[in-house]
Amino acid sequence: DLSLLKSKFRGSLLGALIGDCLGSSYENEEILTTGMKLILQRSFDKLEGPMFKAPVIQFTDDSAMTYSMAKSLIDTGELDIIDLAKRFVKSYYQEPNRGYGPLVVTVFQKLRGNKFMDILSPAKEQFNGQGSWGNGAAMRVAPITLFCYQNYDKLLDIVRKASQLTHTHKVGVDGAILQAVAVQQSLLLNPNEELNAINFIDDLIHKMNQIEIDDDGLGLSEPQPYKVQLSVMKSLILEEGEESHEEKVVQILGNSVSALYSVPTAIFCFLRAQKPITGIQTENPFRRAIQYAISLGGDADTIGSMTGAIAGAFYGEEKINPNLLQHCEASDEFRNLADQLFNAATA
Ligand code: F2R
Ligand code: MG
Ligand code: MG
Ligand code: MG
Repeated sequence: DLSLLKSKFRGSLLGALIGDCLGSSYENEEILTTGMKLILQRSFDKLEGPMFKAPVIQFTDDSAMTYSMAKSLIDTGELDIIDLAKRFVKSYYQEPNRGYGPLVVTVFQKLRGNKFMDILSPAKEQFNGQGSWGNGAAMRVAPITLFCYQNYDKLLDIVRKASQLTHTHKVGVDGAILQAVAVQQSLLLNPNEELNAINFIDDLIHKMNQIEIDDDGLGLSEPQPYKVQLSVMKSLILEEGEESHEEKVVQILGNSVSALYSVPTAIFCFLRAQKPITGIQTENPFRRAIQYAISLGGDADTIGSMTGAIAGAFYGEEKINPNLLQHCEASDEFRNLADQLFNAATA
């Protein structure tokens, strides 16, 4: 059903935007207290209500880089890594105050400095040659899934290459792969059938097992940190409803700028929000997922955005309250990008 698929494309990019915008003022907060959760609840209620006048909520680096990612794929019709690098850099210098990571900025400076003659070294040199394990490659990955949603091998290849521009640490790259694959699984599921969270996680474990397997050719078994987190996630899903569950989620899955401690968290938020959550009053599972993600605090814009991209890809635009969307900067542009990615992917 092409009209459902189109709605899911829109849902994913708009979900990413909404999570970023609404999460941005909570970035770096501790896990929200009961009082703060009530403020978050009221804020969502107001934004969803009709005729609520408020200044438009600005997006941050997450959406700025998602925008560049989408636009580059649309305009070049492929992954053109130099074009993508130029867009990231141009967008950063046009609006440097979007809340970028303090260290990723060094990559942009070096890329501009070498006039894009050496695209890969700046990211490799980060953190004394270790590369970044931040969630910056994962937070902008949704457009890649939409661009090649039918071709898993191509998806992995493009995600790896696009990540390498800023993130070369295996944990940073594999986090982007996990997020991309989670969006893909959501996109391909029927939102009118009940989602089986355990199957969803098992499919991810199966895929991450392949991806995290020894790839240095030495035949030694590598650590498989994402596979471990996904297994833990399964037990958290099964014990839902227990006391102090959220503290445990943050303790185990994390809420930080590290890809390892934020991408699995976003997947969990989407899955957990299929069912009611104490302290979140809404019938809408899309809103519940984003509100829950933000309530965990920490890297709230990014975890909110990644949760929104996965949830939106599952539910589609129909589940997104149009009033809420109106309060987010550039929502019409993001819908437009989704439509162009849809045209490119289904041509
Ligand atoms: N940076 C932020 N938020 C804090 C600043 C907000 C701003 N001041 C404001 O209020 O306006 N948010 C954005 O950054 C995150 C994505 O980060 P990205 O792109 O991965 O950047 P980076 O610098 O590569 O990594 C992030 C931090 O992770 C630590 N780190 C990463 N790799 C490391 C390594 N190999 N060794 C040691 N530390 C490593 C560093 O602390 C990095 O700074 C998103 O949250 C986005 O919203
Ligand atoms: Mg941000
Ligand atoms: Mg990327
Ligand atoms: Mg963030």
